[in-house]
Amino acid sequence: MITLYDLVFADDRRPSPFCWRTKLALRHKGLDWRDEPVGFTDKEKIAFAESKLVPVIHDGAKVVKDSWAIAEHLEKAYPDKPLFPDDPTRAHARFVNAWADSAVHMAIFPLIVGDLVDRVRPADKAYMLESRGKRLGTTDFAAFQANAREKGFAAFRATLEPARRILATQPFLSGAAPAYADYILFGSLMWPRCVSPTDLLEDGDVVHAWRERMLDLFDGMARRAKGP
Ligand SMILES: N[C@@H](CCC(=O)N[C@@H](CS)C(=O)NCC(=O)O)C(=O)O
Repeated sequence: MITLYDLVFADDRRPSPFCWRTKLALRHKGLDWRDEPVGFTDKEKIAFAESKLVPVIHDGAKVVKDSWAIAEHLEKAYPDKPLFPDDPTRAHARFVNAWADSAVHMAIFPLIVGDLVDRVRPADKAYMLESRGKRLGTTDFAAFQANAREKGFAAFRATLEPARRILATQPFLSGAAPAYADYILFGSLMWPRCVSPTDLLEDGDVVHAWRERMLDLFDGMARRAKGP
């Protein structure tokens, strides 16, 4: 029988998002477990797992900490009813697509809108002023951009944290080799690269190193793209 160490609050409340992931995964697999509530000051209960965080599970002789590691363990040990079904690569790429289109683009746009407008074809300027002006509520794009940049790039860089965590452990978002998920985020980063003299990424960032690898792909196709 699996034992699950789950964070407990007052009156047996169980708010931990990570423990909930594990509970749903266990149910998904049709597995039963013994519940072991752990309060913030009961950490000795999970010392055997060398963890200060929950969830932790004890599954026979196996001890697993971290909700993601637990999901992977359950998938391997109990392959019926997969937690990662049907074309997982496409599902992953769809998620990256939605994330890039919303969070990443929303963070980039204010930082480059002035540069974009400055570099649009003269014939397209009026269209850009009208459409982007409506979106932003102003046509003083230079001031809008300067104001956004005054606040710094921290918010934009924070949106890249999911990619940063993945790229700290593998060379590409898609694994050992680049694929569509990489092309999605890379495309987002080519947007500022082609119009803005300032690089939005810092040198030491793993996302920066990944972008360098992406720029080398296909005989440096993107590296040769016209810059600002
Ligand atoms: N990466 C871990 C995060 C686990 C985590 O942060 N758990 C919180 C509960 S939501 C915890 O154990 N906090 C204990 C503490 O802050 O002392 C996972 O996915 O399992």
